[in-house]
Amino acid sequence: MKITDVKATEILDSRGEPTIEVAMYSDDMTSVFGVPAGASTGKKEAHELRDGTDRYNGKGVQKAIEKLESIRSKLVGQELYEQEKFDDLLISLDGTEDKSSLGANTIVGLSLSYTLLCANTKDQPLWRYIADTYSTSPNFPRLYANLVNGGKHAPGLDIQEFMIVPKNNNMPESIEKISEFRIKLKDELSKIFGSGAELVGDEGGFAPTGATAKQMLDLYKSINNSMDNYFEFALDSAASSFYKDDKYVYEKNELNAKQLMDLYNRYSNDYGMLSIEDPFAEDDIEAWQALSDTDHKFLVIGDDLTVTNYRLTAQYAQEKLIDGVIIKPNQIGTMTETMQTIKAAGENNIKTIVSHRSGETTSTFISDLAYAVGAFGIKIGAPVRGERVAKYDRLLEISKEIR
Ligand code: 2PG
Ligand code: MG
Repeated sequence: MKITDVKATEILDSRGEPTIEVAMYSDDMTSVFGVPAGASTGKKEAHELRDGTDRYNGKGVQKAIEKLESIRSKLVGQELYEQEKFDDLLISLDGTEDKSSLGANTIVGLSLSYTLLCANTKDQPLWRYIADTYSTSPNFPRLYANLVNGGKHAPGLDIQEFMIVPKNNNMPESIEKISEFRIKLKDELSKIFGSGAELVGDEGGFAPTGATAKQMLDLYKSINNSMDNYFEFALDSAASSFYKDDKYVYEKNELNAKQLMDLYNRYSNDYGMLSIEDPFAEDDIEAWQALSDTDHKFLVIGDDLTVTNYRLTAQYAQEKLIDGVIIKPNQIGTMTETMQTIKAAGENNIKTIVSHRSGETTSTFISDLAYAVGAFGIKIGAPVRGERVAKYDRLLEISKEIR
């Protein structure tokens, strides 16, 4: 079975910004994948190609589409079911270290639509095809539901994501409880902060202005108490976004790394944190090291630090800087490399959390991926807004498919 055609379209993502949608064809099957985009990106992420012209404030992706057209003849005729060979071809056609020639957005669109086409032509659900191909053990991830947004995703709070994580991985039940928690939170936020507090940020979480992290966590704790403590809590600090001149500008105070670490330990003691992602800036390795050398009760997760790169993941896991790693295919660019990072995490005994981006499409690839590899967690925002709901709904579908 071979690729018979490839087409790319400039579509809009959930922020209303342009992105690439790739459609790939075999004789009688099609696959479509819409590429997501981050706002708080790690410096070492593979390069996202944007036009830089007047259209869409420079964010157009026509150049990336032209690049895809220019290699189209080399892609048509390629055999299916040979992911590594296909990804190697993309990498060699690009020819750069950071995928800046074709663009990581072009490459990830091609690589993942190829995976999807392989699954579709075998008439298999995507998760089954991935699990068979990579000999992984499917299992449902725990849901990291981001119900309060800050950082680069919303005005207001400095911490980017305040997440609730059901203690079990039962999909229908945990999605129901997350939704109930969200409604209670909405009511409380409106009471405390007035109308407007229920407006949401990029990932569908509430975005109250003038609120503190402590206020949010106190609210989380009291709602959780009323729900028999069904949840644990997790944060994504995305701390690079409030790191300035070697200091963390946090809730209007300038903190050094030690003070920020003390704050995390306080949050952990007072509220019981399951995990904290990017607690320090990606450049502030000393701070990660100091945290690793100190007793802490939460899992430390790398994202901007590790950028789904298998070498960085293995290195920081071996140096004991991280207990888990975020997996985002578009940070690295290909399915093969994404799977290598997941493998590197497993070999080094750290956890994987598959993740959406703040700018999303309605593609549900990551739901299948997280289930296929038996990831520890999945981050897909709040269970509102179509692009996030699609991913929750796909997990519900999978839980039906396997019955
Ligand atoms: C993150 C992500 C997704 P972005 O930091 O983990 O939540 O944000 O896509 O903006 O990088
Ligand atoms: Mg992050």
